[in-house]
Amino acid sequence: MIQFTALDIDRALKILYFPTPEPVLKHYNAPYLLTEEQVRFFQEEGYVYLPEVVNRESLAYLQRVIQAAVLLRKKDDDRALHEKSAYEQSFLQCGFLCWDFKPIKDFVFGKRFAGLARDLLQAEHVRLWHDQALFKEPGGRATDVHIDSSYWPIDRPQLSVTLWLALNPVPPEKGCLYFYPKSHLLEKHEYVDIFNKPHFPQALSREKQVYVPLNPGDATFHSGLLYHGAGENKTDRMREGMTVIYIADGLRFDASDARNRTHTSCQGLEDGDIIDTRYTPILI
Ligand SMILES: O=C(O)CCC(=O)C(=O)O
Repeated sequence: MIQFTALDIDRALKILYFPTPEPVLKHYNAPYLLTEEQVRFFQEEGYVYLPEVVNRESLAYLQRVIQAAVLLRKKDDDRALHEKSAYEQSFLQCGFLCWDFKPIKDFVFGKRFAGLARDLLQAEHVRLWHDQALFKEPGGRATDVHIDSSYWPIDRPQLSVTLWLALNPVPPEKGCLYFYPKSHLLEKHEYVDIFNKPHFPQALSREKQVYVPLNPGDATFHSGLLYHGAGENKTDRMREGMTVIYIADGLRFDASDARNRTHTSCQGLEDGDIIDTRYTPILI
């Protein structure tokens, strides 16, 4: 079983049972003002680095909450890293946490973060697409280069964005993300099967990647159309990342690709329907 300092199942249950402290809740909903330059950078480069998206006090709490949820989700998985599939060696993936754990819902529904997504996408309103914790184990494999929206049945992927928040220090040697700037603007994007048979996209030059190391509480936002990956975790510490994915309000369910049309967030929708399900509330 994975281990976090001073955390066992009983303690994890307790942490997730208690309500989010008021100052933390307040912080999750306090605006983070973007400069015009940051918005322009995101639009042109396809990603943006933002310092201290979560302040130190709130992060100490949030890290514990996410660790507790990951521990509970993975408690029955006793496999060593080498026993896992290549995909699973890239990260421990725990999705849709906000629907199981109220303290995580408080974070995922935070207007501070949804407001950033809205302003970067220049949308009127944004919906939740889904959340997921992505922890890279010590010795964990690199994350293969891909674009996120190729796994999502949405009609306008340029209006989707991922928040990737560092819960602990994420330097290059621990598997920080790297991006291929401007690749969101390419005319065609390749589907990369990161689950079974990854390949390196033809349109990219390997050396053009930009690594973005993060301190705890720092975050990046990257476009659903931007090619990116992450390095191996060469350290003996877990790389702890939490993500929230947002879509602009008004996007439609595109069921044309059988590989992704069963996505949980689109349950019950018909091809062409506006995406508005119990998993995709308007956040701001
Ligand atoms: O955390 C990782 O290693 C990869 C993250 C990623 O691909 C994403 O959040 O879109």
